[in-house]
Amino acid sequence: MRQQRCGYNPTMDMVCHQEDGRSFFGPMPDSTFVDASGGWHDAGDQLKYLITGSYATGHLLMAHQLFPNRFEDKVNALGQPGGNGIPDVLDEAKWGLDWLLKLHPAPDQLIHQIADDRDHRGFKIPNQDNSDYGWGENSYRPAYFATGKPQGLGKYKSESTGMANIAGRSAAALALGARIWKEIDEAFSIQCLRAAKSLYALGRKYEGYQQGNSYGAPYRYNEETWNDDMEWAGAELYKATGESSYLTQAKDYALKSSNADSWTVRDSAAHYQLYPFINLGHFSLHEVVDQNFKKTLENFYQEGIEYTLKKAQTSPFEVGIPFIWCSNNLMTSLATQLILFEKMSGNTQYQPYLIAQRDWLFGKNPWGTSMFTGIPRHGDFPVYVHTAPYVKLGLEIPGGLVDGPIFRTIHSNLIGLTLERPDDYIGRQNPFIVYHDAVGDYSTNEPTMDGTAGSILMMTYFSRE
Ligand SMILES: [Ca+2]
Ligand SMILES: [Ca+2]
Ligand SMILES: [Ca+2]
Repeated sequence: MRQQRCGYNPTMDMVCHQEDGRSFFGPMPDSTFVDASGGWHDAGDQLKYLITGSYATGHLLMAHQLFPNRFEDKVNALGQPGGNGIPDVLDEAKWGLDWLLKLHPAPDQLIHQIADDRDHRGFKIPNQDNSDYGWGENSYRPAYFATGKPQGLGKYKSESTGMANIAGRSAAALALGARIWKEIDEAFSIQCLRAAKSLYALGRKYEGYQQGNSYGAPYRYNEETWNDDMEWAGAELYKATGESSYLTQAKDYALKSSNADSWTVRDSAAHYQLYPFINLGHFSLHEVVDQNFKKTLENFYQEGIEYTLKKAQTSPFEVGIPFIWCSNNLMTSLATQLILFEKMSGNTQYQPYLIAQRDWLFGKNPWGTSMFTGIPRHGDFPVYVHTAPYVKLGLEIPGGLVDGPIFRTIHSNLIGLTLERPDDYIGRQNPFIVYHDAVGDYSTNEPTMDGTAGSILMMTYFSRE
């Protein structure tokens, strides 16, 4: 996560993208400067999305909430070596919270994306970004304001219908942050809570989803779910304020989200259509509802688990996910759902299934490789990863989760995919799903920021105090 930081990057000791950005679709004239610096680069490219940034921030905070004593303090707020008395997971989460606050500069304003696919001009060192959005290379980038309507500055438009997904998820992260920082920095806590409330109101006003924007290609984050995010926001705001209207509304969103928002009960989905890949709202709400409603929420998780388990029973590796793009993100999310179901219900019957999902990620798979860079230290893990810090600077990407194996039916239709090195896994590939440890395979070997963040709760569960 530190390696993906934008603004100041502690891994590269480098300042980048200080001119983020200039407004589009906002209430002010287009091209007005707004301060949207900070946040994280999304993956091998250097775009920044609230879609993934809000989830990453919320997931980090949830991991700390559940396992507060399992995190080290080795870096300061900027991510530089040397402790600062704050667990590093919270330093990283605050990097996210600070950015969320910037993206919501007024009650009716929400910036949801910085830059677009004009970014895709080969690998580049972050402070030498040669993409040009009309102000010259390595200069201003567009900052897109959410409008709840389809957007795009080029040929392609998103299919947005509202903004409750990103507003809700950001509100959830900020409300959770407000509770945690109450003990650390009360002024910051108050700031977070105020923003969470106004974001939640924005979500109520613009129910529906805001998707990612593309410019020159039709590829984007196609999120279509928002009841899950408003449920999470309502639950967290109830915990932060005690106001019962939040609880009532969260329960309403929970029933609408149910498993309608979950990939776990389906055999396929469009790219990020059902995002986040776990509904953390069900878990968050569980803590504050009566026994009957608790059972309902547990049943949602269990129904999804059972659906994947049926598929797993036909797999020699006992894995039950559909191998769409970013299958590893689905896998860590399923592991997280299994962990949270156990915490909610006390039911330990899925322990072996959880272990099988975990082991797939660490090497019990057809290729015999871990999916996390650098882990385990002396094992086979992704080395030739599709990301600039590795390609341009030779840096390791410690702990980065790559996209992972993908259906051959999808892989064989992808454009511009060539392997620059021999396949390590000849003889271990199979007709159904494919994985390559090669920079050229952007579909299986690109570390993603949100996938890495989404692994942290699982990692923490299996760690020791
Ligand atoms: Ca620290
Ligand atoms: Ca959603
Ligand atoms: Ca390898």
